[in-house]
Amino acid sequence: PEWQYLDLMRRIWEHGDERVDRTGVGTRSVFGAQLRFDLSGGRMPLLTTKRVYWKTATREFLWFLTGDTNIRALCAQGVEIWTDWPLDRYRRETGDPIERADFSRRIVEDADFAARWGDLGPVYGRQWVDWPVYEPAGEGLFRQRAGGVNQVAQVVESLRNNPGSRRHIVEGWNVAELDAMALPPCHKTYQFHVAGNRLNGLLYQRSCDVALGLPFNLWGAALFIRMLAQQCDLEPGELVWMGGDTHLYLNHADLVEQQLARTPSGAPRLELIRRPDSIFDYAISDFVVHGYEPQKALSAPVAV
Ligand code: THF
Repeated sequence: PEWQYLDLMRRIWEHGDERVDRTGVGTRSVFGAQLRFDLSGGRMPLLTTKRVYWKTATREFLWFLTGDTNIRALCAQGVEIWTDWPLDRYRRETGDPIERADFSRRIVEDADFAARWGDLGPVYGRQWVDWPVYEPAGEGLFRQRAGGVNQVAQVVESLRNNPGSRRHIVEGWNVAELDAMALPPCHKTYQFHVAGNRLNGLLYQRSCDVALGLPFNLWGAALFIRMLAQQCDLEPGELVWMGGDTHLYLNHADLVEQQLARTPSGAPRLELIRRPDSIFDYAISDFVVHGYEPQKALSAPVAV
C-alpha cells in the first residue's frame, strides 16, 4: 500500500505542472489523485520510508475533536505543526523577529498572549463540533445560537442508528467563515460508509502537501475511521483518499529524492487499548502502535 504513496510522489515530481503557489515557494502539482488503504486487522497507512510522528498527528486530531482552535494546547504538548502561521502573523504585525521556540513558550506561559496571537480562527475543530447556527431574532434579524452543530456527534449517531445513510459527512468548508480562518481547510470533507459490519471512510482534500502533510492527513483519516468504528461497534474497512491540487514543494527536493530511493518495510498496526464512553473522551495513551520500525526521519521546511 505504501507504494501508492511513493508512486504518487514520483509521478508529481516527474510530471507535475510547475507553478508559483500562494506561498511563493513553488510547487509541482497534479490535479485529482486517489489512494486506497485496507484498514482491516489494525493496519494503518503509516509510512515506513520515513519516520512519521504519529503521536503528534494523533494529538492534533484529538485537539480537533475538542473544538479548540488556539495553538496553545498543542504547544503545551510539544506539538509545533501549527505554530508557523500565528508566528508569521505576529512577526508581520509587530515587527518583532521573535524565535519560534520563544514564541511557542510565550503562548504556553501567557494566557493573554495566547488569546491575542495563538488563535487560528474558526478552523477544523470549530466547524467539526460547533458549526455556527443562526436563528431568527425578529424584525429580519438573526442571532447566533448558543451551541452550534456537532457534526462528529451527529455522525456517531447516524452510523449507529441509520448505517445505510449516504449522509455520514463531516465538513470543514464553511464558506461564510473562510476569510476568518488562518488557512481554509485542506482536508475539508470526510464521508463514512457502512458495508455489512465494516466502516469505510473517504477523505477529500482540496490541496495536499504530499511530503509533509499527506502522511499526517492519511493517519488522521484512518484514526477517525478507527475511533468511529470502535464507538459504533463496526470493523475498520477501507480508507479512500482523494486529492484536488496534489503537490510537492520545490524546496522538498532532498526529501523526495531520498524517500523515493527507499523501500517500504513492515505493516504497522494500531491498537486501541481502551473503549472510551464517547468519541470525545480519547486520550493519547489509548493508542498503541505495533510493528513500526521506520527508516529515519526526513525533515523539510513547511511553506506558510
Ligand atoms: N501547509 C503546508 N504547506 N503543508 C502542510 O502539510 C499543511 N498542513 C497543515 C496546515 N497547513 C499546511 C499543518 N500540518 C508538519 C506536519 C503537518 C502540518 C504542518 C507541518 C511538519 O512539519 N511535519 C514534520 C515535522 C513533524 C514534527 O516535528 O513533529 C514531519 O517531518 O512530518 C497539513 O494538514
